Amino acid sequence: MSVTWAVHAYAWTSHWTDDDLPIIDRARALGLDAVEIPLMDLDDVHPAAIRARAEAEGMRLVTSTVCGAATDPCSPDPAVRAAARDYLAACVDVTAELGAPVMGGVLYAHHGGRIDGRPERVLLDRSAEVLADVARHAARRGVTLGLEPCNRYETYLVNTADQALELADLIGEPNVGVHLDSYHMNIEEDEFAAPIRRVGDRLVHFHLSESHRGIPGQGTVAWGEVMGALDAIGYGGFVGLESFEEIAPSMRAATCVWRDMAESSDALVAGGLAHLKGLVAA
Ligand SMILES: [Mn+2]
Repeated sequence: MSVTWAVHAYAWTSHWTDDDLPIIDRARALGLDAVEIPLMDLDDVHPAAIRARAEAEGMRLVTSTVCGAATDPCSPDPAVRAAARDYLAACVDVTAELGAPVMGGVLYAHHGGRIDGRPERVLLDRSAEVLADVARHAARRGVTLGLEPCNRYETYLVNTADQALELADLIGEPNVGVHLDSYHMNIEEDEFAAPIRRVGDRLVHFHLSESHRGIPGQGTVAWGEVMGALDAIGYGGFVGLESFEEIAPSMRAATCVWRDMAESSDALVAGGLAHLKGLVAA
């Protein structure tokens, strides 16, 4: 199994700025091959500086983002949908400038948004229409998009791998795939292996996150099934540890991680990586 081991910068920062460039060195020292850069506040993400640091360290890059209320592709307001299109296209541009091949995350709806009742079909249709435009832009920039199904407490639109495949089919562009996350899968899927197999060669990113967002191997995610299924589909893309240990209080509300899950982010990342690499080797 030949995957690229990444870590999300959220292990160490809540808001990426140039001050966070040493995260790239730190990730390399911990045995990782890549860093996932969060594209939340684009004004503070300077792709040339990040790319130069990554290249100097021999590290690869992948990006992710989420849509907010003002950039919700499902919004009934055409102006908000246009803002979503512009925001996601700008994120694609930064991804391309970073030399990163994949941008994942909650690209399809307002992360944390709530609605009354079940989501109507029109929400999915609106999202697909916005994302088709973004995908065509991304194709011109050499970027693949990954739709990340997210648990029911964080989104109402795409909770499962099958729903992500449905949305990807609706978008209908070849550079749109699925970005799975074991933390969300643990809440929403019946099991781990079958959804990974159903996504198959449309998997473009995978977040290695434990059931409680703590150290992988210490929760209830069936890591043997996860890594076995990734191997079975011949997955050769990014696998990224995602945790939120050393984050600002403002981010705790977004992730609902209210207690310490490890001694430090270094301990969480090193411990998780050792466990998962051990499984792959075995
Ligand atoms: Mn994730």
